Amino acid sequence: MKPAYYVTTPIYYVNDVPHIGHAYTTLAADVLARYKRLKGFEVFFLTGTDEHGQKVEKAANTAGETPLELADRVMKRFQALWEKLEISYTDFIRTTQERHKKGVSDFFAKVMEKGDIYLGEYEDWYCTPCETFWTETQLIDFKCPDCNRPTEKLKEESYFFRMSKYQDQLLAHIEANPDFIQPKSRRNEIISFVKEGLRDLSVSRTTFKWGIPVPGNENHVIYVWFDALTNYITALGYPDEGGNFEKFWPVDVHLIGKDILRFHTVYWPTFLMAAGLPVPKKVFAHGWWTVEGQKMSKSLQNVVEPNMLIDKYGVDAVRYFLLREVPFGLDGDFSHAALVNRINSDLANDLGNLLNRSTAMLNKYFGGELQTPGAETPIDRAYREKTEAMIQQVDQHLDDLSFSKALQSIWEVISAGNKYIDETAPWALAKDPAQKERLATVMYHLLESQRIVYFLLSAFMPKTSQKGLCYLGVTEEASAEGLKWGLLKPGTKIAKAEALFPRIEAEG
Ligand code: ME8
Repeated sequence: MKPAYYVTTPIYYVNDVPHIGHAYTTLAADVLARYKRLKGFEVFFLTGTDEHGQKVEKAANTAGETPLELADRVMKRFQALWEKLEISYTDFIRTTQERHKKGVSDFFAKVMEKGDIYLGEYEDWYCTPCETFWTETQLIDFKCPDCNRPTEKLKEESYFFRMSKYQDQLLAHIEANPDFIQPKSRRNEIISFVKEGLRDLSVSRTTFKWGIPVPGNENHVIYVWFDALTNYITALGYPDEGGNFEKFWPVDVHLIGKDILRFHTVYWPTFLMAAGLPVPKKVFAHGWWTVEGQKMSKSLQNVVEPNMLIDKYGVDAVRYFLLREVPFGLDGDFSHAALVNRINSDLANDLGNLLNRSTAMLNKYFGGELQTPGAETPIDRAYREKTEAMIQQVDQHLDDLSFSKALQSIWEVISAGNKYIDETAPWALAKDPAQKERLATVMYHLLESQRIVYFLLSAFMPKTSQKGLCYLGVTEEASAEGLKWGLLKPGTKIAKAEALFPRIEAEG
């Protein structure tokens, strides 16, 4: 039986249209999913949309639609973008689906039966954009400490979750499991937060209707974060604890942005503890993208539309750039100049050129037919060993979610390939008939190293990987078994490659 691997993205609010921030998280999850599939795992990759709550209700009112009409319209935009970005998700959950509503209702009832949800009264300051309550002391000039927007005072009857009860258990869990919250800086942030003391959490609302009713009390709807977080198990069929739930829970990694860390590392695990279910193995919070040095916002009209980027630069260039440019976990800045620079130097010059040069030489010197290699010299051996080491490095970096380092390891081998050509000077060997076997060895090393490079790239740039492998005459799919040296067969016909990534002239 294949080992199981479960990776999730946040479910995105439907009051906003998708931008590069959403594309970033989803893309990172896709690379993990593709890589784990390649390594022989059975992967469940979940994404979806968060469709309940006051924020969505307000947006629908403004747009003159029902919340469901808004959700139907916007979720299609997410799905269309994921298709265009080649996202290989297993399931797309919408919180308005029956399977989800039933699961949330059961989950809520279960925690209530355990005595960890009780009815009380709430009076506090509410930030609608963040869907978060704040105490007066947490406010800054009566504004939300997270987003700096005005808050409003709300008093309502509310169900509360006894989060305070789980403070010690949560802290002990975080301390005993250094991998649970990553990166480390985020883990420290949450440890301090929990040590300050957890208050019970309001988990229902009476001031609007757009949500899942509290079981047994239709005047209340379940708090949107309680509803949303539960998607990670309802998509697996919860409350049925067999089948996919048994196979995939607890999740291997929840990928999120740093903005929603507390919900995933404090609220969600304590809900699960109360329900007697295992907590996630890992929550990884990545950094935040700004655009040309500024915060992305509708009012600044600088929201970067992934659709537009893909149309302009191609899907794989966008996929490469987003994961290569910024170490996962840190904040980054998006600029067209940086993207064009990466395309020209890494993709056109390094990757494309290597394939182009080496396939052109094989065609010129051997009519495009791969020859049996002769004995290795130290320079060949070093190049082969560097290629073999890359396989381990990429594996380790992807385990650490260091996408950018994984790509760096691959690009070191690509650069080594270009250098290997310069140093072995095949054009000189071709002039001397006595060097024919030596030339065959050089060509074999160049093309076999690239076969492995394109196998690994299948997780990052699926189309480019396919194209590269097609030029190399490889017909089988990238697989873990193929990640070893020496599988490219002498006799293979190799076509002369076109430019994979044409250079882009800077806009004047
Ligand atoms: O928070 N840079 O949904 P959301 C990087 N529905 N990533 C960004 C980003 C940026 N500038 N902007 C957004 C919600 N993101 C809830 C989640 S989960 C149970 C419920 C990404 O539509 C990042 O992953 O506001 C962030 O966590 C997510 O979009 C927030 O999406």
